[in-house]
Amino acid sequence: MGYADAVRGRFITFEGAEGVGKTTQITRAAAHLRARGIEPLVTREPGGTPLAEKLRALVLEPGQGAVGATAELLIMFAARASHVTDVIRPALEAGRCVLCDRFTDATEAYQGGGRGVEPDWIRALAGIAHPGLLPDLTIVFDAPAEVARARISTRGFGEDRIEAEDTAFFERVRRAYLAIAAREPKRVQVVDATRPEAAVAASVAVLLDAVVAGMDR
Ligand code: T5A
Repeated sequence: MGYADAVRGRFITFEGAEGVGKTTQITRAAAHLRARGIEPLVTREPGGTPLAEKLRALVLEPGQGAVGATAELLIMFAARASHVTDVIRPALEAGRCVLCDRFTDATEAYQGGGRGVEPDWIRALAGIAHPGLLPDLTIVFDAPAEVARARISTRGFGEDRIEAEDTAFFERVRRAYLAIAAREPKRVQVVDATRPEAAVAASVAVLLDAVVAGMDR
């Protein structure tokens, strides 16, 4: 049971490697919920508070010099602790539906799968940054790294520091996400993101409807 079940709200996270279409789908998901009379809180990681947005810029902007895997890990969790305490928990406690672009599964996929950080460190930091808080639903948008990278190249702005990694890195990230989904099949649903936007959105809508059923409007 997710933390949010106990407090009426719903916590839904959108995950996947770069360019799979998470941002596009979170916008569509918010519109879908509004049409059902639910006004969601849409947020993102790293980010979502003034402090966490500053940490996001520090960790993602190119030109900061070397950022080692351990520093990257700790910055992600520092940003998350701020976001959970100041935004996510209060919204869930107020009965809101929170749609979050990435959460701790991203740390497991990128810092764990991509960079080789010890899974035990990630679990320990999750226990400090968000004790007792798990998403009610996590949607993993899945596509081969080449498909996602081709989409990024049409986006109209440059790559950030992590996006500049090679295809092998993003294949490790993808495998890590699929391993999380295999380990937690109830919470984590994989959606084929290679399909057209509207088809992906239709799959997402089915998952959202199931998780918001019974929420106060
Ligand atoms: N990170 C984050 C960590 O390493 N550890 C952590 O713990 C956390 C929380 C965050 C970065 O930080 C890392 C991961 C990331 O490197 P971000 O802004 O969340 O950065 O990252 P991105 O995934 O890079 O966001 P993007 O905006 O680049 O990708 P999206 O959101 O997946 O894709 P989107 O929706 O912007 O779409 C990309 C392009 O594809 C088109 C869109 O129109 C757009 O042009 N598109 C489609 N085209 C064809 N068919 C579809 N179905 C399409 N859907 C979208």
